[in-house]
Amino acid sequence: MSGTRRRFFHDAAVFGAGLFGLNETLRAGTLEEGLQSPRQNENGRHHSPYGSKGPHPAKENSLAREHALPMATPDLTDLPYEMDGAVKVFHLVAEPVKRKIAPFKTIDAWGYNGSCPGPTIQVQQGDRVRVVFENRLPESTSLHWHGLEIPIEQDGVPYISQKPVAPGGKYIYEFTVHQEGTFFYHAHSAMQEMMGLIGFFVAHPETTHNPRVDHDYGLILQEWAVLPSNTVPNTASMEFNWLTFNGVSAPMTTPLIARLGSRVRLRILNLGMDHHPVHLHGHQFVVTGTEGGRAPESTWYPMNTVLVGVAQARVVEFEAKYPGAWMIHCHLPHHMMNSMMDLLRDRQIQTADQTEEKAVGQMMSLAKSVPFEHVHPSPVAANAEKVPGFPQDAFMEMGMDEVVEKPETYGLPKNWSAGMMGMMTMVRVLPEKEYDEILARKKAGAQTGHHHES
Ligand SMILES: [Cu+2]
Repeated sequence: MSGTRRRFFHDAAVFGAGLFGLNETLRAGTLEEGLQSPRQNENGRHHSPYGSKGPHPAKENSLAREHALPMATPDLTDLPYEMDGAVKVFHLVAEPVKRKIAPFKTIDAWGYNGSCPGPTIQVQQGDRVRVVFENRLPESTSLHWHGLEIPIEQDGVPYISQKPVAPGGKYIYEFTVHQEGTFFYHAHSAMQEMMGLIGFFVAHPETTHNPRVDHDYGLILQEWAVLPSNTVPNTASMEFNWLTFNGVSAPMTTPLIARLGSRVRLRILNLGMDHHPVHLHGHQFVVTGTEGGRAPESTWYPMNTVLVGVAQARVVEFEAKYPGAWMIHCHLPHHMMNSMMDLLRDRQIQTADQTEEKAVGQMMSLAKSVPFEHVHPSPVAANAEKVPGFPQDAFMEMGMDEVVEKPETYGLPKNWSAGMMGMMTMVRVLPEKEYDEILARKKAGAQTGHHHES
């Protein structure tokens, strides 16, 4: 019997009871149901943004598994699993996927189980995991488990650790997850990665991290080069015109909801061609982990922008202290836009001789094709067209509140969507009443099966 198998059986014996307890927690599934009120959390003690000092009380450790809070990935779903004895069994299918990345733009990406990025896999540290993988792509592929310390046969590199999985073929991956942290799975082929073959693989720790968080959110950063009137990303391009969080560009990104006074964890994962400086408004955070797992508290220091490099994950935590709708976005200026080429069509950006009439006319014809009421809420000067450099942002803003309406956008100010573009979302820090109102709307939407097409 191999060391891994021995460890697995040992772990299964020790943690068996807790393991099944967690299944229930994860299956119950929604963030809200697993959410503790901040006031109940840790006996009402206020968290320092740098965490509390000293070890957990022993009884908290024994309860840790019951309290594991699943990560929520807005605009994506979790991959369900079934138990085969003590093994968590997941089914993952690589296939072409149509992904609406903006109300007026649907692309032909590749993904898993009808989703791009793929559905989120969540396990518990110590779990034995089996992934039954099927390839429905028109070419060979494989699955790499990025950051996981697993046997070489499970590493998913074509010809080095396994034969490529041919179209129509299957492959079974199985390993024990001895680490905790924010990992990911992806095809181990450069162009396929750029077509969208990536997803979260989160391993929750055996002992809940201290301080506990009340909300745990994940964002996958991707960039796409899709020409106007085209739907297939050009994976050879070095210039990107569409930037997405979890497969959608703002304002389609679903706002993250946080209760005022709660502690929020945000896991940001990047697998593209660019590094992204992700900035949070109005709050300082600390980096509590990387793609390698939890970072020691002695390394935490205050920041509000974290550079997420290619193939990296950054985990940040903050106290949601100030009510409001606070932007979270990549701060590269061209990553805070949606494709202007789709909007401008034949009109190139010019440094002079640009009339408002022409610009507005072109935006109107795009808006009519969606269709949504096209709103440019910000005024421009009467002599604007005589000023060299005009326009810059004047016609970029496109209010489309109704088109992207969902429970999480309830109560935002009119035209909130006008300046939301590209790699951008927001954390809405909400007092009790507003927070509960949105939860109620989400629940009502789930019960009636009504989803806003956005
Ligand atoms: Cu960026």
